[in-house]
Amino acid sequence: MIKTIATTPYDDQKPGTSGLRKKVPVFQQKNYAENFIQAIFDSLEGFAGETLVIGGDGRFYNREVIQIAIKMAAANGFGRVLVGRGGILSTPAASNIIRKYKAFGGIVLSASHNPGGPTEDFGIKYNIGNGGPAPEKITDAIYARTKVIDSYKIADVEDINLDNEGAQDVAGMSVTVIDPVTDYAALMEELFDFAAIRSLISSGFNVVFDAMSAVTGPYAKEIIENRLGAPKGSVLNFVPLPDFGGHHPDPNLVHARALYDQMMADDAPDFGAASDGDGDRNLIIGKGIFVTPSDSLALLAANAHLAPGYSAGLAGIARSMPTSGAADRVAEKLGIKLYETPTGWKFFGNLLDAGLATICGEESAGTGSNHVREKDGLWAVLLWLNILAVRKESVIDIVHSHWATYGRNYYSRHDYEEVDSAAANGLVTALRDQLATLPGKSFGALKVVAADDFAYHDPVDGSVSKNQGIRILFEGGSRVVFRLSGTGTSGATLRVYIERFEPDTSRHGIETQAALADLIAVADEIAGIRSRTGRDAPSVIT
Ligand code: G16
Repeated sequence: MIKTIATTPYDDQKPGTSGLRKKVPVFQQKNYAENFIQAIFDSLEGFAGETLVIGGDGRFYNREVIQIAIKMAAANGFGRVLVGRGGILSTPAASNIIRKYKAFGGIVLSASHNPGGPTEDFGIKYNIGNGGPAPEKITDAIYARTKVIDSYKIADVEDINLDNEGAQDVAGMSVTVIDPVTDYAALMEELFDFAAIRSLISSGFNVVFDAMSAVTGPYAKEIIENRLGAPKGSVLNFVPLPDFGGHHPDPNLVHARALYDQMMADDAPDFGAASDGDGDRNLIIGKGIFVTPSDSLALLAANAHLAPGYSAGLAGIARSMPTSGAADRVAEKLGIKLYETPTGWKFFGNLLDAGLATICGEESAGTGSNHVREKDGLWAVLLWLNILAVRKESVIDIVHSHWATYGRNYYSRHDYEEVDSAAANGLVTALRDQLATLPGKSFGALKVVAADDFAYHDPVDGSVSKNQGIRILFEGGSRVVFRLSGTGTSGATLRVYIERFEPDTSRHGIETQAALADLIAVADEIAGIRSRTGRDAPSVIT
């Protein structure tokens, strides 16, 4: 019943910022998914008889790869698989299941916020027993294995019934189909004051949540409407669709534009939010104000003690390097440590496991805490609602008073998508070549005080990750950061992160791009973005 199938390696299976992401037709090549899954198993030790969690965001090709992964888990000696009904598990829910049921690890099928469909994106990611993305030493081992793989093991059995809860036998391994929502909703009830949020909502506070036809729909329906009492219809686009309804399930101001417009109207609801393809990102918009992910991290950290799960305070805060410094000043005021990591949630795992950080966040719309080992979109929404229920102030008032206390970090990210890879790499190399000569140089009123290529020294395991983004720091705390995305699936995506710290409250009302205009111009002057990429303007500004 167990077959060993001969295969040949593919040379493009290097995991990026978050697992292996490629177009569906790439994954549909003969043995492509099988090779990668076998490479994962071949890079692990000691899983015989152990539990593996499998689930995905429901995108096109999800069910097919779940069938393959289950049959391969059986053939490779796992003792049990837990899989979400219909093959559905949001990324944070998968992390919770791994932790709660003490699984050996998990396979999460998702390309996150990237579009889905027959010619769109798909992805496979391995999470370790702490519930978090595999660290680099494991992803490096997986990649090395993909380059030499010559066979994989699979159980030659009928497809598994993914739609009925309960246990089945697959070649001697037990497969249990579980409800994807129950355990996650229970965890949220432990962390947050549902009674206080219910009473806020019943007092007429209007919430709208856009699930973007992606995985968070069933979770948000159950929690926001059924348990917290928001009227039916508060959760939009709640049925997960394989192609996300033809949309890009990325909760930003471009792809969640309709929500943004609704929140800026005179008769806007009090609170608007959205999550992405696999449920780990979040978008927070108050009536008349978009809260940047970097500000949201700072605000959540400053107010987390208002929620029962965090009433004892925070051990520390962690943010990715390109995320704004807004959280740094909160950490300073709270007298706790701030950790600056490379982009990628996997870098937070050690800090969370060691109890050094409680809350983590990234400019890329991710925030989360030590409750799981992934960022968690709905968690961020519920923490916001808990804070609003306790403070009884509007989102805009809370944000403005935060800026008045801590100063405002004007912040924007400019993305140049599908740029020619050679041109993008040339731009980065040329920047690296300038690093030594930039400090001391002035560009108009902006004087460079430091410039480097960010390297991270993990304080827990001592590992070093180099070349994590080029930082140019100016006098007064302004900054421009350049890096290439590790999640795109065609060409290169250049990300330029621009930030200015403004302590003066009277200058907190400037439109963001205007407040950053001189830095944006200097970024182009130093990096030659226009001339090297041939682009006049970014593809996406967030
Ligand atoms: C992933 C990672 C995040 C990272 C983001 C963007 O998010 O988990 O840590 O910030 O990609 O990465 P990049 O700038 O390299 O594209 P997600 O939501 O795509 O899983």
